[in-house]
Amino acid sequence: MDWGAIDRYAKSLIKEAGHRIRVSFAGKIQIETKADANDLVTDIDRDIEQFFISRIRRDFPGHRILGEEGFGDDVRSGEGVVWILDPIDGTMNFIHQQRNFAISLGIYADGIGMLGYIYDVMADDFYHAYRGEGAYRNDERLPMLAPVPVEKAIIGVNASWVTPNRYIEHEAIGQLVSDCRGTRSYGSAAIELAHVAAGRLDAYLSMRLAPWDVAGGSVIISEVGAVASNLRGEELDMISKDTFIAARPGLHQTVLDQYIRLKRT
Ligand code: 2AM
Ligand code: CA
Ligand code: CA
Ligand code: CA
Repeated sequence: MDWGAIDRYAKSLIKEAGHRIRVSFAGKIQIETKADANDLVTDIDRDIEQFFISRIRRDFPGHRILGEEGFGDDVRSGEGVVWILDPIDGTMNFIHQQRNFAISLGIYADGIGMLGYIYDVMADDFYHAYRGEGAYRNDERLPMLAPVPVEKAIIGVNASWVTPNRYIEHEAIGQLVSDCRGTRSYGSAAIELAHVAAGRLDAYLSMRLAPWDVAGGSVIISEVGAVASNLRGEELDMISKDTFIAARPGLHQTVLDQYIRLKRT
């Protein structure tokens, strides 16, 4: 497999998709809801996913595609080459803010993340990684991450997890929020993972993420020594939805051991 060629192809495809998204703001965007009133999708999410799929199917007919909007393949195993795509991660930001959303793509071979991309479209920040070759922002290499203690950590966590919820003991997360230096929430899992890779966030956690939210980011963060898993500390399978944490080395285990109390659901 010529991963160098796939890498160049993926980068140019993502840049072209980013251009299409920026152009879309000139027209009227159609907004619909999915599972609930706050679960939003637009015609642009769908158009961009279909754009990727038509190109990938034309140029890499043996590869499979797992995309959030469902136009790809019914992927139930990691066999072969799988492109795991979120055409717009942070759709609520896309609609409300016209910024703080990203294209997220991970390319996996037999379940192993080979290439990862996060394109923060409006900031024009392009993050990429090639397994074993380091992670980059706008082609500048990101340094390896050193451990930091909780007291000096900025944690990416959504405020809803600090209120009573069915996934996790909110008092324990509340303790993390008061013990750490500060918290942030950006509304795009991909952008939060880019921040973890760049050392701007020390940890990011979420109670429900899908493979397309984290497939690209997981490849990128592992190249700078950060650790990702579900909140039970188990490896992610990139097939099913799961809880999620990514953090600097050391901090990952500390947060899991001292602050995470999962409910049985
Ligand atoms: P999206 O914008 O692509 O839907 C918001 O905090 C983050 O969580 C975004 O990355 C968002 O991705 C994701 N997200 C929102 N609802 C979700 C759901 N029901 N399952 C998994 N991820 C979700
Ligand atoms: Ca969505
Ligand atoms: Ca997403
Ligand atoms: Ca999405």
